[in-house]
Amino acid sequence: MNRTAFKMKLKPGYKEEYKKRHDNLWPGLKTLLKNAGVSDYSIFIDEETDTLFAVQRTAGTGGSQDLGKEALVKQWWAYMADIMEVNPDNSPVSVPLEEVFYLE
Ligand code: RM4
Repeated sequence: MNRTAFKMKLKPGYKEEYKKRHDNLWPGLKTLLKNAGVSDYSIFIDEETDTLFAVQRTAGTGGSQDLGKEALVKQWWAYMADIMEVNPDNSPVSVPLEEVFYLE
């Protein structure tokens, strides 16, 4: 199992909407992520900058941001595009982060 982290950007003022949508994550997407080896997946927000920090365990076959070929992931990204900074294909702008400390 690996750990991976990345940051994304929320449009200002959408923290509550972002949280609401994730509290109601589509069951099919949850299953897809788990089946893709993603687990222990958290997203935190820095409200000063509207930066979202995601951390997740992966089974070594890529993480959540590598699933853009999946139709359901494309649908989710399109659904989220109105409140996030996204690429032309609606994927969230995601910047990988380097781990500098870990305590087991
Ligand atoms: C995030 C972003 C990620 C997705 C999670 C569930 O806002 O869309 O790509 O894995 O939601």
